[in-house]
Amino acid sequence: MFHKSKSRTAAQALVDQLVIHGIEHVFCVPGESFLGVLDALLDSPIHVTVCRQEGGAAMMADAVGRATGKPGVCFVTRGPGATNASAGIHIAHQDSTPMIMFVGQIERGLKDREAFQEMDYRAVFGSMTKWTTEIDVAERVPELVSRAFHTAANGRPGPVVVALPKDMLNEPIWAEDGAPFKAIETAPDVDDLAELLELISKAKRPLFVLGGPRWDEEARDAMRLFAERFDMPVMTSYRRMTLFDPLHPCYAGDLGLAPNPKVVSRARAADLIVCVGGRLGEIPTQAYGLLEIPSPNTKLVHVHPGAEELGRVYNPHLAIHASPKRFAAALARLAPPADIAWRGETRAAHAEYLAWSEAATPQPGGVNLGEVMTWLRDALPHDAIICNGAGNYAAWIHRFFRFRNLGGHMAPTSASMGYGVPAAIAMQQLYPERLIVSVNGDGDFLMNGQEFATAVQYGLPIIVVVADNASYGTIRMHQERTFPGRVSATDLKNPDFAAYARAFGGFGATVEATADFAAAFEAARASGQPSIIHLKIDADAISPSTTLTQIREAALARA
Ligand SMILES: Cc1ncc(C[n+]2csc(CCOP(=O)(O)OP(=O)(O)O)c2C)c(N)n1
Repeated sequence: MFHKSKSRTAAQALVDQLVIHGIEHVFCVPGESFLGVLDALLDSPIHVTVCRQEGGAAMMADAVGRATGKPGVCFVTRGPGATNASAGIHIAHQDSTPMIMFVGQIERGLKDREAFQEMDYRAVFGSMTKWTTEIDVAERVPELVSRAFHTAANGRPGPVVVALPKDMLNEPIWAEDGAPFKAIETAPDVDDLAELLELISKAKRPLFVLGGPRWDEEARDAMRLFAERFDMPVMTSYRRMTLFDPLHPCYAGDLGLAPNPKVVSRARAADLIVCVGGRLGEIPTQAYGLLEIPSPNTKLVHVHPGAEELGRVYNPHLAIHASPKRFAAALARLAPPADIAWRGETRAAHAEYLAWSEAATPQPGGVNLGEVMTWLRDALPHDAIICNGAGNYAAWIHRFFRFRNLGGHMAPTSASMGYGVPAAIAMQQLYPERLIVSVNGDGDFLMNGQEFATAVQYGLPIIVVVADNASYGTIRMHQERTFPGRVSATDLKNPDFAAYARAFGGFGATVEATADFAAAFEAARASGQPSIIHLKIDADAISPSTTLTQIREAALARA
């Protein structure tokens, strides 16, 4: 495996390192700043997806990191390429996704003159990456790439940016290859487990909340077995719904945006919350209102693979520095109390979840997104993947779709718009046999909708659903609450999205009535082409539980 050849350039060595670290796909928008790498990729087994905008490329890399637990990789050019990509970097940062972005950089000898597209990457990306570096010494490529992989994947994962001066990439080097990286798993110690068991045994209304990255099938199964043995109610955190089977009798719902009010009441009533794997961020803590800061009154156990997350906002009664995998495995060593006091609560919580998610609520207009979701939930194979970005349309996904498999949902917890199309492309590249459905709002779709061309270019039969309410609906909803009746900068005049699909070389269909959705979806599937299904949604249908009109009237009544 070890290379020692003068004929290898730093660019070739870099690509060799990617292969060694297990990279099969990279996403890029080309630039003259990293031609050496593009050339070296030609002779490598790595599959290159060329994208239309760096934001899309970075989101694709994030999606790969999210799905596989190994850093997703993208290449972008200096200056404008890097700033375009920052949307994906920020997602990877907030969502704790392992990801590495390589950026072409100006020649070393021109630095600090503000040369063409020059940027100080450490300054620009410093606050939204785990590490940003620039490789000035070509011989150090294997060393610094190895560090990039370890840094991105270990502890709390996140993005790493590596800048590559153009002239450095073309230098011949002697450096030896690195060895494949392996993320470190940390396990709870015996005392932690004993204390956890004691806390559980004393609790009357305990609750587990699962979140964060670094789960795999094994960890998910181990958590399910623990929940069964302890009859423990288990919630999932915002957009981490795939961590627990929603039809399992221990599932208690998701603690996300616009959650079931009963979920929030249950979380408030809990006398022990064990948060496994996730950050205690703004959304799962319901705007930091669920627990007292810094020392919660409710007993709190926080299990996280990143030591720096433990005690960041909340000082937990028990902090366990462990990865979800090792923690879940260790739970097998705990024996449940003879008398489980909370069995009735667990059953009630699951019944509440089923009641909340079972049937679509009535909606104004011809297309009911709730019925679209319940149809998809019954029609899609269990290993289908739903990808989406941000907007109120997603509330119907969260409420009515039931994710049965780990990794079945790709959506940013940072609620960044424009994620649904790039993520779907990345997933279809990774899993050609799986059905990939991208669900978008109209505003959301057009943030990265041009990547539909990428799907066409690579023949990726993703099915893109666009819920078009001719509005940045979420913001309109907030507007109606705060400034009722005053619509400012939230109306949209949209293209014909089905025609857009056809213009790009894909399949397009328009749906104006719920009853026509199934046929449109089946036609899209049968076409074998990248497809867009344009849903005409009534702007008043702003959420599964209320309308814009009701929100405005309530706000006017308060005024
Ligand atoms: C990149 C980005 N820009 C802006 C926002 C703020 N934002 C959140 S939701 C939203 C509107 C989404 O509109 P649309 O996709 O049409 O979905 P809808 O809410 O109408 O269902 C906006 C502008 C954001 N979350 N992300």
